[in-house]
Amino acid sequence: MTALNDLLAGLATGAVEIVDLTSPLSASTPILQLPPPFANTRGFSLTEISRYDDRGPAWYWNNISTGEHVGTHFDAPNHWVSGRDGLDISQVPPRQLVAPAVVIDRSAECAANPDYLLEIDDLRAWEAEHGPLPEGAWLLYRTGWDVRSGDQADFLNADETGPHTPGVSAECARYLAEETSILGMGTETVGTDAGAAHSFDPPFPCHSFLLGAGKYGLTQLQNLASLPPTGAVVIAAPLPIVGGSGSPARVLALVPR
Ligand code: 23J
Ligand code: MN
Repeated sequence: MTALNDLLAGLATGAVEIVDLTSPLSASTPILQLPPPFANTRGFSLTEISRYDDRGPAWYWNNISTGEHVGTHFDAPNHWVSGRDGLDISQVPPRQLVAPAVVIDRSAECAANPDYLLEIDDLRAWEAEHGPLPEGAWLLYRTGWDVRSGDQADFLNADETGPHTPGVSAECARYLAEETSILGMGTETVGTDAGAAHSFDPPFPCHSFLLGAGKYGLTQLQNLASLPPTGAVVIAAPLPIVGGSGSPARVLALVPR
């Protein structure tokens, strides 16, 4: 298999670099906060079973407790009512867990305006420079929000009017879902939708349109700044939770250097 030998040789020489896009998963990993009356996810936690002690003298292990949508995670189509007849997380074909990725960088705009929304014009500008959005590729949306991920309050950026984090306009989300053949959308924020997206028409348009079209979501990504606009390959590995709506995932990018 020449292709795999070439990959291993590239990894050995540094011609291919692995960039970890995954946020560390711990009890302090930020989680989404929906307003009343909606139910919220629990966060991640560990409970020790034994640690080289009388409960198990030679071994250390934990039970884990987590929501499906905690930390860097994968949204399956059935997460949203618009995709309720779509795939669950265990049904996402492994072939799609290795896919090309392109990066659109609006970190400067988001630093100036935390409510910044990606528009169709942003996509057109990107395509004018880099060519059409590739078929079956992740669209990774760089906002600079990953620097806030160590602190829940900073990450959610909520005030009395609700959370203020960047996202995608309803019109742009509909366009991505219906007029492009991307595999899905990846963001640095707590979800794929903007903080204010509860008030959009439709509410949570990224979830509604993309998952409804059988596309996927990836969230709480880090290190998108280390990726080129085109040319990276993403390996996104959610757990095959039978019937599940999503899963924490390890997300790696292979980047040509
Ligand atoms: C449920 C309701 C609203 C949102 C979300 C989940 C997520 O962001 C998610 O993690 O899928 S906005
Ligand atoms: Mn989610």
